[in-house]
Amino acid sequence: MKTFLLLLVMFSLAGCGSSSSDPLDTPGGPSNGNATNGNGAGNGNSNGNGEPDDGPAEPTGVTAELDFDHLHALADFPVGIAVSAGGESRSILRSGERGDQERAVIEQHFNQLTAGNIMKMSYLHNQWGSYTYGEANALRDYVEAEGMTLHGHALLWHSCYQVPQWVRDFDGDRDTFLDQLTTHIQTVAAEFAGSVESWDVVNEAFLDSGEYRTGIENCWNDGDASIFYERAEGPGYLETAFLAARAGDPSADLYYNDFNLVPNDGKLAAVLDMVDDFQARDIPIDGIGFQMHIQLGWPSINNIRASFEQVVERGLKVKITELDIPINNPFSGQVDYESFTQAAADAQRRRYCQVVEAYLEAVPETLRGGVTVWGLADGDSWLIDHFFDDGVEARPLLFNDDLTPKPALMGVADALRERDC
Ligand code: 9MR
Repeated sequence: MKTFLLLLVMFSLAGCGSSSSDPLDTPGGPSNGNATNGNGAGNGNSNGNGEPDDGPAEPTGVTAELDFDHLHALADFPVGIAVSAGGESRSILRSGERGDQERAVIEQHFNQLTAGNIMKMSYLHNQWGSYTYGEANALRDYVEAEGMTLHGHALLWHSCYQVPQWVRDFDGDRDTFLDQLTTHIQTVAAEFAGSVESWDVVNEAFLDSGEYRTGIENCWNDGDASIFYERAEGPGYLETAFLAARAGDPSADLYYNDFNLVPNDGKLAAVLDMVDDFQARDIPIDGIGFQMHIQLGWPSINNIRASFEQVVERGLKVKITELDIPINNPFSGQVDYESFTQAAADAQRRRYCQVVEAYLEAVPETLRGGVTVWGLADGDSWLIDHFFDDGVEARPLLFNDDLTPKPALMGVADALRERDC
């Protein structure tokens, strides 16, 4: 009953659904609730107090025999992974056997990291004037030591429990708020200039309908609310954010990032209208981040390719920023795969392959911002916290909980090597 109610709330909040006429599109798409912390995981087991059991994991799934050494070496663009860090219980920088194992896999296959949480607003600048960079600097140091790059996520996002206290407490006028927002973003961007290759400057400012997120009665029970729209008395905070990011960092690629941009015509159309307006007024923006929290059967590859192409037509980069593909659709309420069988693994492999293949087909080399998967091992996924319980299998990522590679990893590699999916 809990799962159904949660899905009902998420579904209604997110307005999930497809507006496409493409027969392959069935309603789907995520909504972002205020989940628990941490999008990393240990071996999927817990030591009884909710902390990951960092001991050796039992074999947990269908594995793939890799015929390559390094996934990132197969691509001409960043191949990334979202990670926990800082004080998160599953920080990839934690000591112990599991932390060592996770870093080994990350260093072998990926050349860009995104912090799932610790570079969001409240982690870097929660109380006005007090910037806390320690956790992010530790991740930056690791990235640089390993010769990787860092994608910053995110300079501005409405998700309630990660909105900083100074924004909640603000009670001044519009212009003062925009000045403070400029200071926040410019200061943070300048702090990481030279270390961060690209930023999600604004994350999720539009509803699936294409309207702006507005309303702040109480964001805790309204996942669609945006305190920024209210404090700025309109969408002007978006251009303020991009101008401030560029002022802070003259060279990082600046992205607008969102989910359900495929095939949701309303949302993508609104984002592209914003792009056209920014480009007409020389507001800096370099690319669009497609989060791609998708399903095995939604959205269609045709719509994925077409959506990428609309961004490419504007000369902007396309970056897949948060890719995950569960074997069961959390929004359909039906269970396609009772367990992680070879058939489920093969379907997931094919889907990962087709998505990357569409990316390569639609986006020219010069506009490829990269592909990032939202978590390392299946048990790390945010989806587990949000949408899957009662034993329904999600298995959305490239590695089993024991860090063995899944066929999905081979799917990405096959697409990168232009092999048939
Ligand atoms: O994976 C993140 C999870 O650990 C956080 O609790 C959650 C809420 O802030 O955010 C998750 O990541 C989100 C990302 O920041 C933006 N796109 C949607 C992702 C899933 O909610």
